[in-house]
Amino acid sequence: MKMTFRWYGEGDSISLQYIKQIPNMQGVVTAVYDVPVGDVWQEEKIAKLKSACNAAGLAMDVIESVPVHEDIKLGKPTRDALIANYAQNIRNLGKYGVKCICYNFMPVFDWLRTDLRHKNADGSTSLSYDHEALMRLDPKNLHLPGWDESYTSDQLNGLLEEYKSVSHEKLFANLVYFLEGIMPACEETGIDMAIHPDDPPWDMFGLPRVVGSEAGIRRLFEAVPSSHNGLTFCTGSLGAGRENDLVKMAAEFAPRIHFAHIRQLRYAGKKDFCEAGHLTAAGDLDIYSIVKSLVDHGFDGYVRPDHGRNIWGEDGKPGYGLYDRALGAAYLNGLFEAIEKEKR
Ligand code: DNO
Repeated sequence: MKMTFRWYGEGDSISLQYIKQIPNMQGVVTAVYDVPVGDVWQEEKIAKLKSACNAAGLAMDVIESVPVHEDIKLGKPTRDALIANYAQNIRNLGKYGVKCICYNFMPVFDWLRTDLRHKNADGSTSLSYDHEALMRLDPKNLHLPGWDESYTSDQLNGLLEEYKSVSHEKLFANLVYFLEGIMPACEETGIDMAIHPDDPPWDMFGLPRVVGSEAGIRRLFEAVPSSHNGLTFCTGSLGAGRENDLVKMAAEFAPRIHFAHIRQLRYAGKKDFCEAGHLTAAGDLDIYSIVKSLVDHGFDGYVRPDHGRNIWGEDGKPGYGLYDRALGAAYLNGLFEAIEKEKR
């Protein structure tokens, strides 16, 4: 496995030097953040980002994310030009040694939580999700993390309206169409696409989501069989779906898992959950068995600790502070080392 850490570019409060100081940290997962969704990233920007990472002794093999324009998800006539741009992005990134691109296909909203600073008994804070509270919110007037707040409310209303005609089947077909359009660029460059599962893995505000279950992922792999059509195995996203058996899914999908986001959850109520420290004992996911299943089935891809709590007085970006993610990386390093050595 290759251990990585998410870095939000020059604007991130955590320096590359600090990231490099985490034991076994091999690379960062980052992106060009100042180009509008759908446009091609200029090579100079990619080159600059890569040289900053490399100067700190870190690889830039993984990009998270190259976002997918809503017109592609909606299947609008403009999608072909946007897919061509996306393919050009893949080619440009390939020139700079990128190996894997993480993206998602969630309509309008990316990950959704209701509380970014849920107070735990030990004084730490973490992200949490309360389904009823979320359903009470007005999707047209949301201020939540993880999605593009740059929409005006008119744009947002327009989008929500347009999605009314997009069923699950249509969204899935649009995803397949998108993947078929970019697979030639992946074959040429050797870049693996790693779709991020829906987070949480159910529909939101009436918007369909199609990548949150074992059956959904299997169907996607069957529809586009190239191994460049792969998965980001996000334990927290998939794990929020109580019916998902992560150990089984890790085993079945290991050959197509190019990237793993590993984090822990504690269930509360039917759909509600609170994020927790990474180790197995801290929550309801058996992180040890999930990692073992990945390794036993041949996974040797990129890993990153995912959302951490805010601890030790750190007031970092919720989910993306330094300390708890560094603890997560240390824990995962230990798990992988032990399991990989046992396997040999
Ligand atoms: C949340 C992240 C997601 C992820 C995107 C990938 O913490 O895991 O926002 O980056 O869904 O496109």
